Amino acid sequence: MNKREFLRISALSGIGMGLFPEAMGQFNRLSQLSTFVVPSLGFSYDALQPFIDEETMRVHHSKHFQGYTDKLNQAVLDKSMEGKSIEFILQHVEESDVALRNNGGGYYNHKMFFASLSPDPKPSPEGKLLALLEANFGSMEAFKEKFSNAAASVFGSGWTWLVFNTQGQLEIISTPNQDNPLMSNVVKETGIPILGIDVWEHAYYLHYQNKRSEYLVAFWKVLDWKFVEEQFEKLSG
Ligand code: MN3
Repeated sequence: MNKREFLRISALSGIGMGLFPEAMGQFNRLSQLSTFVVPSLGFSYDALQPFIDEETMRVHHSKHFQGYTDKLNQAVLDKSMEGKSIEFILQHVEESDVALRNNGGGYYNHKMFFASLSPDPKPSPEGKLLALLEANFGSMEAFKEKFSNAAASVFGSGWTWLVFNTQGQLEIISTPNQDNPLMSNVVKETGIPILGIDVWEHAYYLHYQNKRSEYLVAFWKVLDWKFVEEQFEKLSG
């Protein structure tokens, strides 16, 4: 139900003028529960230079991420999924639910991506995450090479992920467009993402033009392993 419908129904059902401000307040509180918002970055748009330039960060965060978020909020209303978590939405979205799929993915993917960047990043993982990365990929260097190669190989727009899979192992997965490894009705390989890199041209083209490989090298300089460790800790306890 959108605001206009609410106003119409309120009028028809004879809510008195005196009660209306209270009803509207309640409606707004309910509406806020189901509204996804773009988290603030926590640093300025120029803070990741020279690795990611100011204009790319500004447009990517304030236009692209905001755009996905606004369209997700509309899609949630259209599908009557108010109050559901983004994780629930992605796990249940169908291939044919184009608006929810693209914008739900766009919201989740960008939320994770921007939260993983920092001008003062932890340069490498430690503890259980490091141990499992080394166990699954041989070494940190081997993991980074494999991840970068996967990201370089994405044809067109998409994402490369480090996921925790159902076997309790870490795995590298790529998805097209704004698809996400949580979308079990959409993607072939599933898992819970703990790290994701955006390889859409809007993520790097202003500064790197066609040289995606240079952006992939720069990404490691601003990736905060503390964030990745926190995602992993939530899963492994
Ligand atoms: Mn993007």
